Amino acid sequence: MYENKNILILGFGVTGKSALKCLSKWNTNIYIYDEKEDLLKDYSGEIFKIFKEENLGIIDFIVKSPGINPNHKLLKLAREKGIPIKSDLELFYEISKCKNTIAITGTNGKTTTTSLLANILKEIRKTYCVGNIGKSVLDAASETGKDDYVVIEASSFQLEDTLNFKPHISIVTNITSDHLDWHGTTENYKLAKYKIFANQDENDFIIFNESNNELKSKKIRAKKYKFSTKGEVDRGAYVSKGDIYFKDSQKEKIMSVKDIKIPGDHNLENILCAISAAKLLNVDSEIIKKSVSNFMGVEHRIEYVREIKGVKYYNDSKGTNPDSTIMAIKAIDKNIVLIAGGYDKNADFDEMLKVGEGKIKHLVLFGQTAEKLQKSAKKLNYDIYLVNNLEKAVKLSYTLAQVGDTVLLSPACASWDMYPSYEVRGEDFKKLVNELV
Ligand code: UMA
Repeated sequence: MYENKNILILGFGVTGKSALKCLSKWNTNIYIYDEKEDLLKDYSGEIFKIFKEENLGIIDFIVKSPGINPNHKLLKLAREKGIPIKSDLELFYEISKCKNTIAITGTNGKTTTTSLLANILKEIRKTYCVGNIGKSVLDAASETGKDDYVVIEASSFQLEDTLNFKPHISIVTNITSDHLDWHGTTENYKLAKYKIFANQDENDFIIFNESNNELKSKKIRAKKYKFSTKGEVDRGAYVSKGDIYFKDSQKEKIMSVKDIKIPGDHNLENILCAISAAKLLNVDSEIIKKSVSNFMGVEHRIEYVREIKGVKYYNDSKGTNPDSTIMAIKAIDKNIVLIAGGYDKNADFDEMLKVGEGKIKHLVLFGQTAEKLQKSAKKLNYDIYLVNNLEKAVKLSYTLAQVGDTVLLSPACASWDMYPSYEVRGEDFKKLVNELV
């Protein structure tokens, strides 16, 4: 397909490396560009050439990494010369034989929906879980068989350089505003996202929120399915009186909301998206129910760990700033024992503590920011404890928590004062919680 083509790979991160591996199956001439030239030195030679601007004239097409800004000088020059620019999604679509691709986009909830749907589909068939979630779609491109499932988390950066990309099912979790530094306006951001359904036809499906009036009225060729946590929809998944239903030609109860482990209305919406897609792929409802009730969430993002003596424990180590801790506090009903604190990034905690007032029963603080957090919390009505490390924080929380309470690690700070990464901090928390008896 790409025999004797001169291909330029822009960016040599996760996407670039995967594109190189994927394209080296053909007899091609590959050029690579990355501003961090050191990255290229170890690899260049036989397999690829380091790109120089004077080579642009011979390039047949460019594979663009998502993180390269569309206004990059090389992309501007390429457009002037009429050189096609393809995103990883577009290249995947050209190469893959798979007919069962499900692409998920949206401002929030992409990763959770992608992971949950992949978990459900893995129960019945070979499934790839790729995209913005951290594993390039190009890792799956040449491997995928016609009937496999490929679940793709698709960012606006990846979608904006697609031309023919056509998923069988597209999901738009929600659209607010994001990446304005990149897209310029919310309108452009939406246009990039809407490319997810641009090539879909009458045999394809699109799933979006019932409250999204813009998509409701938009002319889209794919069959529209909606989801709602607020009541029945004409076609799709919804919540009514504490139960989840899927409605197509008939209405079917799938499961009860109380059987779900991941908290918050936003997660319920993600679950409705995944259930809709699974039903449209004819997955048995019992399998869906089992996978959804076993789903603990994405690792380190309000991840359910376990329940001990009527107290639930959640790991939100990815909560590395006050905004993301606010999300976690909002996701949990009440009676929280919050473990917070860590590396000092000069953040302001006042707003976060205002949101938590009344919901947080006890505040257990550790790390570099413990005293700063304490100072903010003292302005409000908080029960505050300072400890030296996470082990002490977990043990103290265990003694403070009563039946019905939730112990939540959501530090609102980076981990670097005590851990190399938020992942290691989260693993340590889970280990400590699992040691409790
Ligand atoms: N580079 C340049 N010049 C530039 C910009 C980057 O040379 O102007 C080089 C960098 O030196 C680096 C390489 O390009 O070596 C990095 O490329 P990249 O930023 O596209 O990153 P990848 O490693 O290829 O990861 C990308 C996604 N990154 C971005 O969209 C920024 C990953 O999403 C994705 O998981 C991965 O592909 C696999 O599909 C991350 C992300 O932050 C998680 N996404 C954004 C988000 O979620 O908000 C959209």
